Formats: sequence, structure tokens, C-alpha cells
Amino acid sequence: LFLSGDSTVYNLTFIIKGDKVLLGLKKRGFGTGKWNGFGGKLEPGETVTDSAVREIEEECGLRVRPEDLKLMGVNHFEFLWNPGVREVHIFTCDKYEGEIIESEEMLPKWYPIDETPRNEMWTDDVHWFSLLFGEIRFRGYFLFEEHSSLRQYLIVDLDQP
Ligand code: 6OG
Repeated sequence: LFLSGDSTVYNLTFIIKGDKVLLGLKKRGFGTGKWNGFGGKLEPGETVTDSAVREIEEECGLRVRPEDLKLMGVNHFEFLWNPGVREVHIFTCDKYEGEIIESEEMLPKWYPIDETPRNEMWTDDVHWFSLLFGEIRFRGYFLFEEHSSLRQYLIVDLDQP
């Protein structure tokens, strides 16, 4: 195991409309073939929210305002075979403008929140989705053994009495 490694910061946003969530099927790059929220890596000089606003528009065409992004959780991901930590800031957003469009990177589709395609998503998601959609903020740590299996994880919910 690596004790040190650079950390890279990402954003990940789940657009919500009533009891539905907009997911995108990733068509290229890291996580190809998986349904996920929209997001990516920060560019130099960007804040996490600026970057989320940009990634949402690039990947599904919707325009959101930074103040409408609600930070719900921060997850740290590590992979046994790869030094370095991915720090993913996870937002929900229920105010947006524009038309949903398929991009080169993502195929967007609405799913009922309780019928997301769990078998075609990252295996960590099942552990924090109920917190995300239950509006309970959280922090998580996930250590992946292989792309689809977790060796260890810990989730702390921050809004419990
Ligand atoms: P690009 O590499 O395309 O951004 N991401 C993860 N999302 C979930 N649900 N689980 C993971 O477990 C993830 N690792 C990364 C962050 C990749 C996008 O995927 C998210 C970004 O939004 C390992 O730039």
C-alpha cells in the first residue's frame, strides 16, 4: 500500500427533478460504460463549484448557477494498484436551464431515484446514495481492490443528531 500520493480534486453533480435523477452513461475515459453523475477534474485556477458548472454544461447541456449547487458529500477514493487519492466533491442541484443534450462523453437519461442501474454504476455508489438523496451530508473513504471490488470503506454522516 502507498502511504503518500498526490491527490486530485474532482466534482460530481446529480441533477434532480422531483423523484428523478439525471444520470449519464460515460462513453469514454475513466469509468466508460458506467452510469454516473456529471463531473470531472478541476482545471487550473477553478474552484470546485466553477468546475462543476462547466462540466455539467459540457457533458449534458444544462446550465446551472454556482449558488444552486448543494455540496452533499466528499469522498476519497484510492486504488490498490495506483498511488494517489481522488477527492470527489459531490453536489445535488434541482435548478437548471436549457435542453438536455447527449455529448461526446455522456449519454444523459432520467431515472427514478430508487431505480438507478446499480449494476452499471461504480460499486461505491450504493453505500452513499441513500444519504445523498436523503439530504444527509457525508464524508467517505473507499479503497478499491479491483475496478469493481472494494477492500474497505468508511462513511461518516455529518447530519445525524
Ligand atoms: P474524468 O476522469 O472523466 O472524471 N468519479 C467517481 N464517481 C463515482 N461515483 N465513484 C468513483 O469511484 C469515482 N471516481 C471518479 C469523478 C471522472 C468523473 O467520475 C467521478 C468525475 O466526476 C471510484 O475527468
